[in-house]
Amino acid sequence: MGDEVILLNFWLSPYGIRVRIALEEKGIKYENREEDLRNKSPLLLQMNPVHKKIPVLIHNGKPICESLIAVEYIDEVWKDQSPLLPSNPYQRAQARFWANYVDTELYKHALRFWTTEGEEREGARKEFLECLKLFEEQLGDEPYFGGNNFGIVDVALVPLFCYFYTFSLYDNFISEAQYPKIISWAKRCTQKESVSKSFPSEELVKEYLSQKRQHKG
Ligand SMILES: N[C@@H](CCC(=O)N[C@@H](CS)C(=O)NCC(=O)O)C(=O)O
Repeated sequence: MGDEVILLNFWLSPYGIRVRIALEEKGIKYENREEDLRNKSPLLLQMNPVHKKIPVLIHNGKPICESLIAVEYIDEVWKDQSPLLPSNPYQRAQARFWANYVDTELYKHALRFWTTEGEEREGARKEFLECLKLFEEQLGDEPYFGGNNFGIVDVALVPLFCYFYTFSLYDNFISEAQYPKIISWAKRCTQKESVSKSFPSEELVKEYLSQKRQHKG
């Protein structure tokens, strides 16, 4: 019998996009189940009773919560194709460090940018861009953060570029002149089918944001 793989998700979630990319990279068939985050399903509450958040990967009935943990799990279970973590222990530790840094720093500033206004929002933008400089250095002249291979740091980071660069939602948020390496990395990543397939539709995102603005206004 084949594996049953279900993803409890919300289409706009950058965390959900990570899990989708990892599943696509491995060529795993899965069922994406959309959650209404204002009215969470009993299944979500049962599968993630601690945080009650998406994404939750359900593999043969067992839940795996937290997007980066799910990405590592996918890599370990389907280890024969497209490795997402390096086999060398030191490089693996480094990859985990940077993936964790994306979560603790970059996502924090991104979230603040999305949820605040005025000065605070401007501060979040600056801190985000400041942090991104470290990633520009870290990337160096490699095609991916995983060197020649697309890996967990790429998976962790690229969903943010869907909003801050690819869909140009916030007027040249990341300038090509200041971040040439990161921008060419983002272009390289989005040319991958696993990535472009996992991004939500640009039209839907723009519609969602314009409705949000109208509600505020
Ligand atoms: N650290 C978590 C973050 C997941 C997360 O924040 N999910 C949001 C959607 S983007 C959510 O489910 N929010 C619902 C809530 O907070 O009630 C991960 O990496 O999976």
